[in-house]
Amino acid sequence: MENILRSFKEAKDYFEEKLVAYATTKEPLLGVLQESINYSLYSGGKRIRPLFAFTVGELFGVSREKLTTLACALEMIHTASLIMDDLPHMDDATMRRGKPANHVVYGQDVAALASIGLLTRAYEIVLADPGLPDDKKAKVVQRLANVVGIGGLVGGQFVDLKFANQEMEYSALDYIHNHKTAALFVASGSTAATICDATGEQVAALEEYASNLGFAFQILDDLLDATGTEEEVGKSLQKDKGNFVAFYGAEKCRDLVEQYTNGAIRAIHIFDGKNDKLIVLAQLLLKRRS
Ligand code: GRG
Repeated sequence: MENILRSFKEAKDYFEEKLVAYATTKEPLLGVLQESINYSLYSGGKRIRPLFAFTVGELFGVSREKLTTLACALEMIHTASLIMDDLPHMDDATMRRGKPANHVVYGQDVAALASIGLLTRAYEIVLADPGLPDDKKAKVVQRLANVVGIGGLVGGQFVDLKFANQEMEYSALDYIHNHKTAALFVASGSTAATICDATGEQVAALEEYASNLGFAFQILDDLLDATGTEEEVGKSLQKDKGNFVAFYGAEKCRDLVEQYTNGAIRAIHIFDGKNDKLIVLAQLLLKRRS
């Protein structure tokens, strides 16, 4: 366990350094936009999606270098979505990761541009990666566009904004969390698997793992939202309307978090003998408090 935690820390340190290189522009006129991007990109994110991509790489003996642009792209997409999610015309949240939200510091105009800029940079760095063959770049970027777009994060956010309320049907709640949260976990696994030349069966197992993990993660997020304080959780609370705790109650949600985490671990049994890091990653998420 200690070894695995150390290797996650090492992967994270490697990632932080690369992310700076891919997300920095030197144009002086863009100074404030860059500050706004940096503010959200380096403010204590857990880097779960990049870590997942690197861990998939290890499963197939593929180096971090080969997965670096993908890992950075995943974090850029995730960060872009957080900045946009907090805007007043979306969730109208003023706190994120224990600090004022991006638009509170830089204004809505700059925050919106930081979000779109990061999102676009994500595709750009994968397409410009000299270490990836063109067919893989095309597949990865198509998948990333697909998970962000109308059938992904955008659609999930739309349903959350327009259909979520106390009386909503389970199908709407499921849609929201599938598309807002689980989908980016699933795409992290499948894009990494594409780069690693995984077989169809291996991709399916990783997607099943990621989907379960995404649900466990979101239900725990909703539990923290309902039961924690702003200080503990580090963000504005009770902003998301589609919430598992409102639907099921806290106790059932705690059970569900465990069930989905176990489901994630079961899904990767085909990698038995070398899936210890994926198992620890799932268990760590189960224990998180922010
Ligand atoms: C511009 C990409 C883009 C999307 C537009 C705004 C929007 C559509 C979607 C919002 C999606 C969203 C914010 C989902 C919440 C997912 C979630 C549980 C985030 C928390 O993830 P953590 O805990 O965050 O990994 P940290 O802070 O660790 O990085």
